[in-house]
Amino acid sequence: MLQLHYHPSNASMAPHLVLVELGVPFELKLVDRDRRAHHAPEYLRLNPNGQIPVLVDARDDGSELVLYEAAAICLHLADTHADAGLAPPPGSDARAMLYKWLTWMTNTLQATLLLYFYPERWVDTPEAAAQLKAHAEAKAGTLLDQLDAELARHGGPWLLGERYGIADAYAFMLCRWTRGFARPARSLPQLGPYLQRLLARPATRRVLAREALPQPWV
Ligand SMILES: N[C@@H](CCC(=O)N[C@@H](CS)C(=O)NCC(=O)O)C(=O)O
Repeated sequence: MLQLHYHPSNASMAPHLVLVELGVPFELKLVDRDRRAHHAPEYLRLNPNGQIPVLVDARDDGSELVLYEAAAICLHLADTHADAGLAPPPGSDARAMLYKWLTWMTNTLQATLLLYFYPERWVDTPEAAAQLKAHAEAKAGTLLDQLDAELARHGGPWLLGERYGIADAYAFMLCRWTRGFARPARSLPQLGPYLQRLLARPATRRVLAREALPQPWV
């Protein structure tokens, strides 16, 4: 049985979306951040970084796969359910584009958004934290422009072109995190309609409901 350790609206949302899109059975395990459950020894055994998410795949033969890093979990789920077509075939040009965009999202946009959400981890004063937050928002804005330009370049409807896949689940999660920006993803010419297309997917609605997330969703 697959288990996803999650917290509402955290980096677990992309894997959650992928699991629901796949329609496979899985169990959601809430990581209670208010009680710092992500820093408890039993959670650190799953992910020594103390970060959410973790996927655990406990097999009938007693073996267990424990996987952290949201992008790795999405890729693994797509690969182990290849018939669903949520990732292009390995070795294809489209697969190379998936690697590019997933890696780009995790190490540019997601990393910048983490600076925006946790500035106090990097600097010592409230003034410096406010300045860092402002810089992170501005930088994330230029990265959203790149996503917007990619959709404009090929005309969509999805990030890799014709077919919905794990890159879209990931993009939805990160774009959603910008909803408090002065210039959020939803306000961009391509990303706005793209997010509406994503919101129209039944799996997206189910995840938002299951994580009990209030509007605005993006
Ligand atoms: N690179 C990790 C980052 C995960 C991450 O930053 N998770 C956040 C929630 S969105 C978290 O667990 N924060 C708790 C903390 O850092 O104390 C991934 O993509 O899985």
